Amino acid sequence: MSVRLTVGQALVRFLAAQEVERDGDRHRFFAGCFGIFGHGNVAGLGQALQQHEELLPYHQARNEQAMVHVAAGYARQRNRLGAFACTTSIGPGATNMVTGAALATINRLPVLLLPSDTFASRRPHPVLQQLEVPHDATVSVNDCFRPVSRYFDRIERPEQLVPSALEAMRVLTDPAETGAVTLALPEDLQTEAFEAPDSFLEPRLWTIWRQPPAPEALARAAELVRAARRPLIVAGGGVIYSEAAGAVRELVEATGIPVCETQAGRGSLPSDHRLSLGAVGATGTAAANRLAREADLVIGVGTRWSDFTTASKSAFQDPDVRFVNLNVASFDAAKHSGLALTCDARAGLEALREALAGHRVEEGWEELAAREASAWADEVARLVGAGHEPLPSQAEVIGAVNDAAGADGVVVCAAGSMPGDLHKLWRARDPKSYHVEYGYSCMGYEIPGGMGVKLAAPEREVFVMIGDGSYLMLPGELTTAVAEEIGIVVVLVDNHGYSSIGALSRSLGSAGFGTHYRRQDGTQLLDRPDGQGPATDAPPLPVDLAANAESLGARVLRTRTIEELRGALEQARGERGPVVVHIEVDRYAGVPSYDGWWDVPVAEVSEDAAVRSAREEYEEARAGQRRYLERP
Ligand SMILES: Cc1ncc(C[n+]2csc(CCOP(=O)(O)OP(=O)(O)O)c2C)c(N)n1
Ligand SMILES: [Mg+2]
Repeated sequence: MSVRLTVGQALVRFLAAQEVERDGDRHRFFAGCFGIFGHGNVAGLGQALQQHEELLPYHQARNEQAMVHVAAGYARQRNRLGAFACTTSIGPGATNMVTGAALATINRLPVLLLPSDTFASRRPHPVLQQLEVPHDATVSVNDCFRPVSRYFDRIERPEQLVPSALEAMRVLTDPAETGAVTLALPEDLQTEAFEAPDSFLEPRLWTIWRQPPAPEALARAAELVRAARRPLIVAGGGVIYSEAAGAVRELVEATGIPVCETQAGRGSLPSDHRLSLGAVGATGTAAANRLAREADLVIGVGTRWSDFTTASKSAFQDPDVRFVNLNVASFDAAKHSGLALTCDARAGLEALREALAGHRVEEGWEELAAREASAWADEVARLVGAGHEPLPSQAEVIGAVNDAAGADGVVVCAAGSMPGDLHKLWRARDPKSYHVEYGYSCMGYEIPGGMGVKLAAPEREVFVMIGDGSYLMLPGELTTAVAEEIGIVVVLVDNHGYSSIGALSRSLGSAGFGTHYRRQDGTQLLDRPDGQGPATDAPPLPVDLAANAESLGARVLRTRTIEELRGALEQARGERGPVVVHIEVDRYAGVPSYDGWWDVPVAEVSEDAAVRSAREEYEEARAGQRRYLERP
């Protein structure tokens, strides 16, 4: 049996009928559809969304990139068990989503993108906003989505929707494959009718099985752990997504193996656990980086081993260090020549704990970890309580937000100097309390990403921490948060420019060139050689970001001190719409690095002595870079 529907109507009904299940917990997959209409989708998908609003709620966004960020934030907070679809017109509306697609794919987060495309019939070509390629009539701007999508299709005939939509769901719900899925929909095709099979429109369940590790690989891994003298667990995002934090804790308590965390894995083990070392790598804690340096066996769980996690392959320095990787994706499990346990994180950790029954690490190693973890807690207390004057430091702001977040508030961030500071300083109390997008580290993700988190977890207080630079990139979705009453608290940490890149620039001998908003006498403002301030005074630009937020409809609280900030965070609690809390911080009061190197190349020749000396330091540091080619 079938029913005559347009492609748009059939797609909306299909999306509303998709369900997902893990561990017997079953619910619908799509929470709704974000969109911005133009001639490409207003009468196609737009008509279908209007007709079926009770089936698939529609949310109007203000910027297409931002709406994909909302979808990504939502999917992450839901541990990839829920998603949004995003519809755009053709041309600029569509390509605005490319950055969002890359972010979702790199962070392995399911988002369904439905950019409109030019006419399948080609009758009125070229249409408004069409890219014309003289030698290839099959190309459109939507081809930009191919490299940043885990599945891409352009639907040329109505019946093609059926297999294509099923493939889309397969990829979106597969934890090893997931990312952005793009179905490009020509504007005429969306309105064309066909016989949609009933079975296509009926509820369809996608089960996410927990794949166990291969028994032989598990046995070998257990053998390696038993033989290791200094094993260390690196917990990545896969721990959180597979809800394996409990399994991490059980393994740690049974064996005494200490744990450190990537950005996506932060919160895998609560910060106050005696064997929780916190952040590892380029933005790592003194505790984690100390143990990483000495570890002889590293058990990576659900990590894709980015350069920040490995401190650009300098973090693990034991000459015989070997890796065991538990990952749903064989691509990640094989990294660093590791022993690959291609499996679900929770299933793998539980199996490993059983295989290690009765085993405990050497006491000295466990004691060292516990001592370092406790010393690190003291260092955090020192940094967040510094009482910096006249302007507070960013670390103090983080401490105040951490206190306000309590047991289950969520912090959201993505780019600038805050992700590194948060990675080190945030005291995680719950696996879902730390949401720093550091796969793409995309300035502008913070506000829409935080909105997605709030939509996924309305019962939690969501604190978006955003720098002035990131704020300026993409503040417009605040208006959507006002319209939809999405009660996020945005902490706007203003230091008048790109302090993170400024500090990086100084460390590379380039004096903060091009990282200030201010100019003087028509030239770039530079920093002093000691890094404690600008070389010359320049008046601040007449920019008022708090007023900007107010103009977008947000409630704004201006604060000057940490005390005022604490009061404002209290006041913001439970608001129906977004609240922006503005605070200015000292751009030069940064959190130090604790043995965390990041490979950023410096010019090999220069007339500037500072650059030459930075190059020397760079070459020295690079000598400590390892290749991790040894097989376990
Ligand atoms: C979209 C995008 N463009 C450029 C960058 C490179 N980048 C990383 S941090 C940063 C500056 C961020 O400034 P701000 O938000 O004020 O944070 P701060 O560095 O001052 O802490 C830049 C330009 C990026 N991550 N994302
Ligand atoms: Mg800034």
